[in-house]
Amino acid sequence: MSSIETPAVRVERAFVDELFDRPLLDLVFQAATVHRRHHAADRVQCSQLLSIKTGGCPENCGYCSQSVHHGGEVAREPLLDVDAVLAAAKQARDGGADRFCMGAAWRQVKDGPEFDRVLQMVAGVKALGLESCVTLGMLQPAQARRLAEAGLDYYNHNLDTGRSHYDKVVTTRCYDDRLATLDAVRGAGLKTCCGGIVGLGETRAARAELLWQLANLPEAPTSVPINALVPIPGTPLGEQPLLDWTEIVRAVAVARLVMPRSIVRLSAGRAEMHEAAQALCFLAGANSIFLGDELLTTPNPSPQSDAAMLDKLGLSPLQTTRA
Ligand code: SAM
Ligand code: DTB
Ligand code: SF4
Repeated sequence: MSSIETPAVRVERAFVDELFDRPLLDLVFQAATVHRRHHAADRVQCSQLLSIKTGGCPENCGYCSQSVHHGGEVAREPLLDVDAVLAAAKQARDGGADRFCMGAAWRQVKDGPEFDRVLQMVAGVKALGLESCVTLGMLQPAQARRLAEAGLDYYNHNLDTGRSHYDKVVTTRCYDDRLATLDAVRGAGLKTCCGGIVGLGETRAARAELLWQLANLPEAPTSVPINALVPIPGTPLGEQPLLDWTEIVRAVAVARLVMPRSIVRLSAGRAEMHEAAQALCFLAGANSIFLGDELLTTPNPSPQSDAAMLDKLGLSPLQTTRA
């Protein structure tokens, strides 16, 4: 199915707006009820990220530390060697992650030796008994098929925000480019990891628009990352005030209600969130996190503090790939 066809169950836009405006605790209670119907509420899927090619990106995403368009770009690093990536994947596995996610600051994938190296990384991660995910920018259908043949499980490609807010955040590509890549990913039989960022200065309505769009993709994404903006000094959004924690909880709860079977990942921004706010997100249906000291270029809570938090909350890693 292409992205213009109608999915089996359509979520109405007015319904999503109405969910966002409910009293917070009613919304959380309802989302928790739906969560428990479809998922083991004491389990959290744990992924770990690695930036395999850092900085120098020609896109102008206003939130990103890796764009060449802003001051505050991180130090550039060429594509890592396969061995270095697999050593990091092994460490991630030993630290309790069951999915290894590799991110490259590319606008799009280009066929050639660098893409071939990424295919080797994917095969190597699979051989370690981990699920694999890559996020490499825009993708053509034949490239998605090559990733699938290499054994890739997930492709991450976010819609980031509602269509109406998109050109306030990035102008070097458009919303339909994102949808076309998601079509290529689904067409190759890969699982989609697709979500967005909250706290970009968008309205609640734009947040509702994003979740409505995600829920109405031809298939709801298997994995839905909800990132809270990590403001990067020097970028256009570097001075953006942190979004109130209750709005993050609301976004997680609404994501759970409109995509009941998807894994909802409380993604970037946890380092800036109190544990109690994270706990409310887990109650409201978040059931995945990134483990490890770093996301791509910004800090994440330490593995020790995450282990202590999960223990306090009675949550344990899902371990999808190993018993
Ligand atoms: N270049 C590829 C792309 O944009 O599709 C992949 C890497 S990109 C860094 C992956 C995702 O990270 C973005 O789509 C965005 O949702 C998220 N992200 C990037 N910078 C962020 C920030 N400062 N705060 C929160 N999320 C961020
Ligand atoms: C996603 O939605 N969040 C991850 C992953 N997909 C690639 C990235 C978060 C990046 C946060 C900012 C940084 O560390 O540079
Ligand atoms: Fe490039 Fe991705 Fe950063 Fe946008 S989010 S500037 S595409 S690395």
